[in-house]
Amino acid sequence: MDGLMRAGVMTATGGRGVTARAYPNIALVKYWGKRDEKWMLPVTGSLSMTLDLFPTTTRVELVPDAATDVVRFNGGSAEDVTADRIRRFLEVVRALAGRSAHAIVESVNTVPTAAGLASSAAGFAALAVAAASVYGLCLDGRALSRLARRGSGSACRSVFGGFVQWHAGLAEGRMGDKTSYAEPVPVGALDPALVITVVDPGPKRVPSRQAMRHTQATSPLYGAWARAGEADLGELRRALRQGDLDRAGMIAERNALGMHASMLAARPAIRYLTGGSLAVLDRVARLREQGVPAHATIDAGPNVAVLCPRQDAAGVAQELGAIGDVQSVHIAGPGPAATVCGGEDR
Ligand code: 2P0
Repeated sequence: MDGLMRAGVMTATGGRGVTARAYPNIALVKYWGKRDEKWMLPVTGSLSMTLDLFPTTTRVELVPDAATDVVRFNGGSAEDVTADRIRRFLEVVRALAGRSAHAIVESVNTVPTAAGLASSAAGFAALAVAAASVYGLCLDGRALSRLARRGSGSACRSVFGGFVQWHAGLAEGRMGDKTSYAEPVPVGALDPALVITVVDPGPKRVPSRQAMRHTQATSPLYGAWARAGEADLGELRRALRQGDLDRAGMIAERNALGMHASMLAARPAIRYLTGGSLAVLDRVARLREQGVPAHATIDAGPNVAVLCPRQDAAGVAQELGAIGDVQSVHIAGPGPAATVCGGEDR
């Protein structure tokens, strides 16, 4: 297929319409805070697993005579803030491509939007792949991840499948842009699952961009969490390379709880955790006491993702699904890279 892109091998078509698909990712060592907002450069590196659930499929079609970009989301018009973010991202793509044509963007998202399940990661990864192709940019995986980062930081990790590290990079501005990219992480013999427990599928109370800015600016615990995160990253890489999922989970849980602790110490506090989140954390601790190597991680929302061996996932899902506050449970494995999935018509 002309225009096929998988893990960074892409032949740009320059055609009028391209559809791409990307999957969300959940970070085991989190990204929380930017050192350069203009270039979307993080304070710390992060490491995630791309999921095999909840893909976003996005079609970008050039409309050379249009006066502006049109953005449709799940069959309706996108909200103004979403449409503005997508238009700003398309401006970045147009500047790189030296093109001026506007586009119609149609995105279909299967993740509960804004529920702390990384919908913007899959969304901007799919948009970056489709837009790069349709505007005729020929980018390898690293360059695609840098492009996706400009839309939403965590999106750079969804460009790749499996376990993925986003390097914080060096300095700021253009130097930072060149050195802040994602790449797959080598792992040993692992058969992991993330059991995702949804305790609240509604939109989050504070958007993560605003929440991380506030945490960084006001929390006395933020610097300590960021410093610990650098050590967590090295230890997590080692645990994954050694195929030590139990240790990987332990590092993920402490990193996530530290991130939430730094938010709770912000002034005023940001609290995403609910009683339901804590009930899931309690049950995960009990599972561990019973010998199940399960550990929790929580993004910018109340939902809890539990890392465990795939062979334990059904049992963990059953236990967690029995908690009163848990509305649904989903078992995810490592998912694929973002890819063009058709429609390269000219
Ligand atoms: C992560 N999160 O590493 C962390 C953990 C949420 C908690 O990345 O401002 O939507 O678009 O770069 O990527 C959510 O933040 O923020 C996020 P922007 P993004 O997955």
